[in-house]
Amino acid sequence: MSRYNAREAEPRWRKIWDDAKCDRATRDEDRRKYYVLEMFPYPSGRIHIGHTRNYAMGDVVARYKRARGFNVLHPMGWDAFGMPAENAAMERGVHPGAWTYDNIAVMRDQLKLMGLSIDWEREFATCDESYYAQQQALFLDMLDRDLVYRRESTVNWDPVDQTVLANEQVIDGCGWRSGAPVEKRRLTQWFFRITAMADELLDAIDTLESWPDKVRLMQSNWIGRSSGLEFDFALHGAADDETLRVYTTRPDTLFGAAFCAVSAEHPMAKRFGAADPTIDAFLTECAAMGTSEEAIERAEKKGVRLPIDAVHPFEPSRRLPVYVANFVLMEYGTGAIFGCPAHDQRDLDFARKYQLPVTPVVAPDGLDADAVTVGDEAITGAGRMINSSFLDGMTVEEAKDAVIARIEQAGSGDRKVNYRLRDWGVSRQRYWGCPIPIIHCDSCGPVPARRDSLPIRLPEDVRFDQPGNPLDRAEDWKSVPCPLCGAPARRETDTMDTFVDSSWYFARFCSPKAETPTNAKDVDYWLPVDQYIGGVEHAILHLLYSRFFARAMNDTGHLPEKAREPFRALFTQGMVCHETYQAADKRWLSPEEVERTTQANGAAVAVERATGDVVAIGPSVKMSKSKKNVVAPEDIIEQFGADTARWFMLSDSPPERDVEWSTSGVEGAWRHLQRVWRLVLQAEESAAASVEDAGPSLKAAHRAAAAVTEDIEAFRFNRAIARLYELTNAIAAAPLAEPGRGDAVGVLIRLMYPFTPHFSEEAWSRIAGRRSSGPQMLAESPWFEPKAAFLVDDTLTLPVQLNGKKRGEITVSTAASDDEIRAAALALDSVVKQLDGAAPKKVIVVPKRIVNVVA
Ligand code: ANZ
Ligand code: ZN
Repeated sequence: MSRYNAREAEPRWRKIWDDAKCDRATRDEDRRKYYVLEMFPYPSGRIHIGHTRNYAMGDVVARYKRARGFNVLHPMGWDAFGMPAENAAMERGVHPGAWTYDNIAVMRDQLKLMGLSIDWEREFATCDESYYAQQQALFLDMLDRDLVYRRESTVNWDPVDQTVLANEQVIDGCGWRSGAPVEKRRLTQWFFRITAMADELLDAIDTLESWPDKVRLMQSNWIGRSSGLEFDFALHGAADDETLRVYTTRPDTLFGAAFCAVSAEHPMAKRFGAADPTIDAFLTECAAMGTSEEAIERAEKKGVRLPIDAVHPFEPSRRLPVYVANFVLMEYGTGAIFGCPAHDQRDLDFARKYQLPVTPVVAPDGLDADAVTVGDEAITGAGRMINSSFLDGMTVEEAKDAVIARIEQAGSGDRKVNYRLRDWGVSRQRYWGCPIPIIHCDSCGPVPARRDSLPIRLPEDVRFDQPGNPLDRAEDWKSVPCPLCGAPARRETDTMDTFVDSSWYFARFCSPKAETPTNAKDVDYWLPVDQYIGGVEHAILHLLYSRFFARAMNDTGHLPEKAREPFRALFTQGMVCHETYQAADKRWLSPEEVERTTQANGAAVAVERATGDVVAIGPSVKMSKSKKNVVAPEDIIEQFGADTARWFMLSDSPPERDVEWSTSGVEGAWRHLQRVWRLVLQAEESAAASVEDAGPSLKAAHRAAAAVTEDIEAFRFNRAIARLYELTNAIAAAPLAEPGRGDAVGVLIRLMYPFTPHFSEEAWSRIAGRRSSGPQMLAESPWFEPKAAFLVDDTLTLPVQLNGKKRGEITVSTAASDDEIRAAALALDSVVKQLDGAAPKKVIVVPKRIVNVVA
């Protein structure tokens, strides 16, 4: 019997689909739409097989939904701006654009080999002029709506690379590339006013019912709404009317206050720093510390005393020392706090260092006031107030309200809601990004570029052989007349954060060639995205920025109201993992550089092919270029075919969990396809069956169809596949002449189609080919609907009692006679044992209910 030849069949079917334009999405108001989208890739070079898992998942959904009659949009593009291209330019002297488009060409071909049913006509890269031109238009519209603004902010500055670093690029206080100690700098930057939507972004999380709970929680923690009190401390030793405004979420702890502290960037710190070298030195030290919250959390809590005291608002005779402290952020609240050591860990660490009093003011429930002591750990839980004058005996919540009421009455403060969320700084001092469409004029200030001057193209003629932003040095490009007064002016040389590019690409896919950012009819039809699939590493920023952008685009008239929440359902997929191999000299080796064997005692041994040396086998971790534990899709496809890879990647574990890539697993998947192929060849011989004479395998196929459909709907691809294995076994075990066996094979391959599309088409063309209606592609066929008549269970499970005690169960055919049921009951092991050779007095069969044996 001939084998299924994937190498020959796969390209042939891709061509057929392509010629028939099966994957093309066209707006059609008369049809229900379904928009499935996987997070688009960064064109880093080549993809490895691990990258393809989420596309395989998206493709299962796309093919399934198409079969269900939906008008499916399943597009693909490239998140193409960003640092790696610029690094390549610096290292290899290639232009970032050339590098990027070369990578895209390679990766597109790789992806196409996977047989993904993508509408490639909609493909774009975010570095395409036609895309970033529209992004510049959006920027200007958002500027008009005051959703964009400019202000000074503190950034991590790498003095060697002469560039701003993101917090993640600062490692132990040093630049990730240069290794130079990072400095803090004040730079004027562009910001998106995401905080203006903080409330809506937070409240709407409740509507995201088809998002993973963990992602919803991460979103809400990131926004971090907290409610508290902002109020003024009178000061002693300062100018008469000067006060210190602080923000607290724990006004209840005011009687436990031991000190006040301001941020190193607080105006008060700066003023005293200018007059006192010790203070100034401390401010410089703080400036060298990373700006990230983690860096601040990790650092030892330190401060320097200012020559003023704060006056306790309820006990004016009490004075609190005021410090500059390294753990107070300028960007949060008011940049100043009061510290209550007993109930806040940072304050406690600080108080212990500077020998400040630690007075507990909250007694955890069940503890008496004198029993409350504070060691190295602050008490952060609920309880009743102690040592707190008029608050004593109240709960924490009551005390909060009481303090807020008093302060508000005194007119020295207000109840205040605060957010952890900061406005989104989008200025990047880089070449390979979307130019910010602004022109700086000495007399007019920053002026928006004129709409008819868009796009502001990146200049081609730039050099990357010096540190810093090449746009700063592009004198010809920079010099333009001011759009307002015509005087010589300069272009903004910052480009946008690449997160901007990925914040609206899903909308652009609806009309990728429009001369405006979106086309109203298209976005109205296609949006929101029905199913979004991607890595959990994007659970916070990318999704939050996209949610913000969707709202901003609605406010600026580019998206309909119903698309303010852009992704109706979200699925976060697990990774593909592989063992790692490392030579004695620490070189990582790829799987194909290694010969791996299992010894008689079960231990695995790996040897470097080139040298014959034994190499260390490391744990299985996410495939990544840096550890070289990657497998090229071409190799797998060449050997086994794309369908085998798709089937394997979705079979072994639930889609939200990691899957371990193994050669034996892939081979197992390949053997399965060959096995089904043999059934297909047999099916060509067998005749169709009617409901009446259908054998068990056809009934099993109908039942499997119902279950597989449910599994696909619920993203349980591994379970769907497990059922398809079972069905394969059931059919293979059935006699060749069983009525309906061939039809059962037909059902099997149709159910396999979303997972193994080329294989299923090839098999279907064989089976359907012998039917009078003629062959029809699965890509154009409706989903297989199981028939109710086949679904009725034709077996029955009955409990068996012996002398009134349950001894077991028997499963019999619904058509079984009483005599057959009696015989089955008496054949039960436990019944045989109990009777011990004696004949039963009586065996009563209550039809469809129970069997009673009387001994
Ligand atoms: C007094 C107090 C007593 C506080 C206590 C906490 C516990 P969340 O909940 O994260 O919003 N804080 C205020 N502004 C700050 C700043 N700019 N930098 C660093 N810390 C700041 O945090 C709010 C709490 O963090 C505030 O409540 C304040 O300390 C501190 F037992 O006030 B609290
Ligand atoms: Zn001007």
